[in-house]
Amino acid sequence: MGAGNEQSTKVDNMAELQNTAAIQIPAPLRINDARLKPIAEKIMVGERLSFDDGVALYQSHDLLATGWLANHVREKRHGNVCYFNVNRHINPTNVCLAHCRLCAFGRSPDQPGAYTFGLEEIWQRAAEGVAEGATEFHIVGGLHPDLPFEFYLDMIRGLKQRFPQVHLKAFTMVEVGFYSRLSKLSIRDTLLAMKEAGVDSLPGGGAEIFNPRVRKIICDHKTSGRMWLDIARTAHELGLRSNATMLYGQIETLEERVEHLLLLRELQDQTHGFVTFIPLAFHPENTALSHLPKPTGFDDLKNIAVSRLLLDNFDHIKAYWIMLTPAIAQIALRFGANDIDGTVVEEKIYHDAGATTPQGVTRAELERLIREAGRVPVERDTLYRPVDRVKNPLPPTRRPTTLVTLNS
Ligand code: V47
Repeated sequence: MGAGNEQSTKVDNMAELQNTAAIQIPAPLRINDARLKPIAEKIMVGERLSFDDGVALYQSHDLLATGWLANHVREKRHGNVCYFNVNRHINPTNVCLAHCRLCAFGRSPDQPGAYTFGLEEIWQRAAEGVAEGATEFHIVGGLHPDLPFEFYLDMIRGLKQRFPQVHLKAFTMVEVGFYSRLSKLSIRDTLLAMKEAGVDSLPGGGAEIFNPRVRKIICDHKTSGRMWLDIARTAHELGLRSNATMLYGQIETLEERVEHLLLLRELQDQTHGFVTFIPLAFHPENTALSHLPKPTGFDDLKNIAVSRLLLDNFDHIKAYWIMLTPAIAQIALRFGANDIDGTVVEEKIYHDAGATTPQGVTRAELERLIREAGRVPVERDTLYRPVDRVKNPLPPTRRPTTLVTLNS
C-alpha cells in the first residue's frame, strides 16, 4: 500500500474515532494536581508567577502538566528551534583555595592531580578548538593562591590576539571576586580590565544556591550570594552579558530554589544582562557530600520546567547535556529547554564528580540528538546569533581523540 493510501486510512480512522461518542480526543493539557490549575491559568494569560506558585510547582508530582506548560512557553518563544554551539572548555588550573564541599575538581597545590597549564599550553588547546570550528571558549578555573591577575589577563590577550573571531566567555562571578581581592582593584575595575583584555561575556557558574544557610554548608569560603548578584549587576552595567546557574539536588529546600530563581528574575528585570539560565544537578561522587543521593531524572526535568516558568524574563533555558546525560537533555527539549549547550570537548568539573557522560560530542551528534527530539537544530554563537557555516565553513574535519560518540 502506498503512503498516500496509508494517510487516507489514518484520516478515515480519525474521523471515525471522533464520531464515536464513547471515545474522546484528550484535551491538550491534562492537570491531575488541582493546585496547578490557577497556576496554569496565569501562565496561559502570561501573568507572572509568585513565590508560592514556584513552591507549588516544585512540590507537585504532576510533572506532565508542569512540562506541558513549560513546553507551551518554550514553543511560544522559540517555536521548534533548539540551539547548540561548537565550543571548547578550557580550565587553566584546578588548584583552588576555596575547598568547597560541593566540588570534586579543586585541589590543594601539592595534592596529587593538581595541575596548572602554562600560557602556551592554553593557547595550544585553544588552537585545537579552533581547528574543530569552535566559536566560543568557555574558560573557568580554580582560585589559585599564587597566580597573579596579570596571568589571566595575559591569557585572555593572547587568546584574543590569536583567535579574534572566537567569543571568550570567561571567569565566573566568584573568580571575578577573587581577582578583585588579589589585585586590590574594585569589582568594577577588575571587570573593566578583563573586558579591555578581551573577555566578551561571563559564564553562569558559582551561583550554587544564593541562600546563606546553604552556602555555609556547601561552599562556605566562596563569594556570598549577595556578592555574586552584585558582581553580575556590575558586569551587566559595563556591557558584559552573563549566564546564570543554580546547583540543585544537594541540601537545599524547594523554597530556597524558588528564592534563588526569583533573585535572578529580579536582577534580570533591572539589567536584562543574563543570556541564558542553566540548572545544574549536583553530582556527589568524590566530593565531601558524597553521602548524598544522585539527582533523579524526575527532578532534572522538573528543574528545567519550573525555571522556564518562573524565569519569564530569560530568553533561554539550557539543558546542559554533560550534566543531565544526553538522554535526559533530549527529553528536556520538550519540558522547557531550548538549548543543549555545545560540543564542550574536555569537561573536568563534572567528570571529577563522577559524571559518566562523554567529555565531548561532535556537532553531528548534537544535531542528531536534537532532530530525534523533533526539534530543528540551529548552531548559535554565545549570544544566540545563528552561525552561518556557508559563509564560515567548518575547518576540514579533524576528530580529536577525546571525542566519544554517544552510542559507543
Ligand atoms: O560553578 C561544581 C557546579 C559549575 C559540582 O555559563 C558542580 O554556559 C555538580 O557553571 N556537581 C560549573 N555541579 C559549570 C557551569 C556551567 C556549565 C555549562 C555552561 C555554563 C554556561 C556554565 O558546576 C560550578 C558549580 O555550580 N559544580 N562541582 C559537582 N560536584
